[in-house]
Amino acid sequence: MKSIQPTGCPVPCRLLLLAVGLAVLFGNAPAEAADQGARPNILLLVGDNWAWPHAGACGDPSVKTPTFDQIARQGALFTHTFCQVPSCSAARAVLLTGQASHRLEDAANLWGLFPDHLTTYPELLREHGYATGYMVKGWGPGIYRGQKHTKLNPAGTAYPSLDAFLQEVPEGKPFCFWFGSHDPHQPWNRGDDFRGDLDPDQVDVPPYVPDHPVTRQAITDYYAEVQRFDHECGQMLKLLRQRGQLDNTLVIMLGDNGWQLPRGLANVYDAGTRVPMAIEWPAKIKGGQELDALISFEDIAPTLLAAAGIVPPAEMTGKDFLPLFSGAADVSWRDALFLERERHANVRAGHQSYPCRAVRTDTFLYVRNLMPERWPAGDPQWHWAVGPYGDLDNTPIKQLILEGKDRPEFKPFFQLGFAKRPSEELYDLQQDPHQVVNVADQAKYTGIKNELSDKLDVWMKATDDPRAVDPRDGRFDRYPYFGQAAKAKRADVKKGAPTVPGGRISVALEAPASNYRIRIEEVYDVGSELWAVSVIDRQGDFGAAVITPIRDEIPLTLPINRRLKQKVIGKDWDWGENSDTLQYVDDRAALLREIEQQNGRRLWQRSK
Ligand SMILES: [Ca+2]
Repeated sequence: MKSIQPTGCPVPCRLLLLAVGLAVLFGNAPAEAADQGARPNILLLVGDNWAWPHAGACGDPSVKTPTFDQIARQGALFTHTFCQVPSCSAARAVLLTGQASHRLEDAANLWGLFPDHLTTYPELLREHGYATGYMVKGWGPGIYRGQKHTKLNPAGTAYPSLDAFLQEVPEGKPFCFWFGSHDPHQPWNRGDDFRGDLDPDQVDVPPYVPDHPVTRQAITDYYAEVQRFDHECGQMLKLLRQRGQLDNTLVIMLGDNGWQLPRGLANVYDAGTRVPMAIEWPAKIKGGQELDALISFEDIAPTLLAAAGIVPPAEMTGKDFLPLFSGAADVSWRDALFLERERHANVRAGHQSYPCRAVRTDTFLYVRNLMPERWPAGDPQWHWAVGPYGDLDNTPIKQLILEGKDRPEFKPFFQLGFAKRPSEELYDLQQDPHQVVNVADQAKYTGIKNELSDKLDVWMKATDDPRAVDPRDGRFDRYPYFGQAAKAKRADVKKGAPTVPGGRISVALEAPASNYRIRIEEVYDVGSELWAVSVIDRQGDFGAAVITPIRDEIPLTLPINRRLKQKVIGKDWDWGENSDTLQYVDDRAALLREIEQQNGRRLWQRSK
């Protein structure tokens, strides 16, 4: 196989340093430098579905991210970081394990099980004397019960805040803390206090979505959440600075995967895989660097371990990138990285995945769709999760395109985001940075296409990809999916409910799979809203009662950070990403009394 060189300068000089001077940091190799006394603290700041280039330092003219920009200024901005797999829990699993997604069994899928035998960097740090914790969203959504990870998220122990965590870290013990925000995950309705002077007329609209007021407003709402996330990160850095701990803390701020636009999340195009990343470590890294090396999420675990003086385990497919900070001219780095996806949401009949493998260089993106007969964004007919074309979450932009898909002005966007795709795609990034014109069939690109295809095959074999042996391997369709079924319409709930308060009702909703039942036991009036007590059973293993407002959603839909808190009766249920925003109570009667007190009025139980 021929090696592929970027058309620009050779690899080492691509490690562009805008720094004031080139000599940087480490007098010794990082692992040697990180002796016991100097082991850094680690703070990982993870935005949820925050895509490149949506930060000031990345060149976005609209969004204001002073915290991110400052980290980049005091350390390094990485311009080519890719999440390896554009799906939330899967990307986080890659980040935690340092391994390519297809090696992680169930954890390659969204809402899967985190296999107990996988080794994570927080676990290794703990073994080497670190305190580890996380807040809000760690690894997830999914299930991590197992002998090793029982009640312990792979990201560490859950804490309500960084402050609460730091108070428990013994003096002199290094720590590793993960802040996983829910921002800027849709629905983009949490950023009102952080809008600043965002103007829908000024935002950049990429060419894969229609330039329409609906799109502009949605992007603006997303930006407001980016700004909220940036603000929260800033508060954490402020706390570390006040405690005098910032200097020897390695801070990484990044997105976990791309945004929830067509061709974004759940797609191997840049909109789904390329994320902002900035790193500072004042004690060791010289500021003002801009690095354009191709970084994969596989690299983060080996890098953090190396910073702590720990040799990364052999199974990690990623590479420690600390040497890039040295500015040495002879640092060799990869000239291509590999992307993939399996099952994101459960949105195809038969619980099918949509397998892709891809290779990204500076100048090309080559995509192989291994089962092109399947729908890339999910079946047009609703299956289990989200809704029609459910690998794209329900946003105003999705609605706009689907409603207009038969009209000439929207049809091209439907084709790009939702229609079936050929088995091979190739994008010429110099001509087409947003990857909307597939040139795989053009004769002049045959050479590069074949080179990249060969390169992909080599990587798949070298990393024990099951699809290297059988491209149509069915295991990713068979791994259990623990995500909730899509919500039914509220109208369905109301149909069975009496219109007069004070009557008891019994409404049965059965989710469209035999192993998962939602039963609404009781409905209560709370002021202008209805609340329901429901019982959820799945496969006979778990059960929980949940009380939650029914406003525009049925009870099992547990929106995050809503004005009304969600409360679960009994703690026997693992809610994945929602678990951190739920409050658990043991006593249903006590909960109902509390709700009465909060609302200043008596609950009326509805019954027939
Ligand atoms: Ca995510």
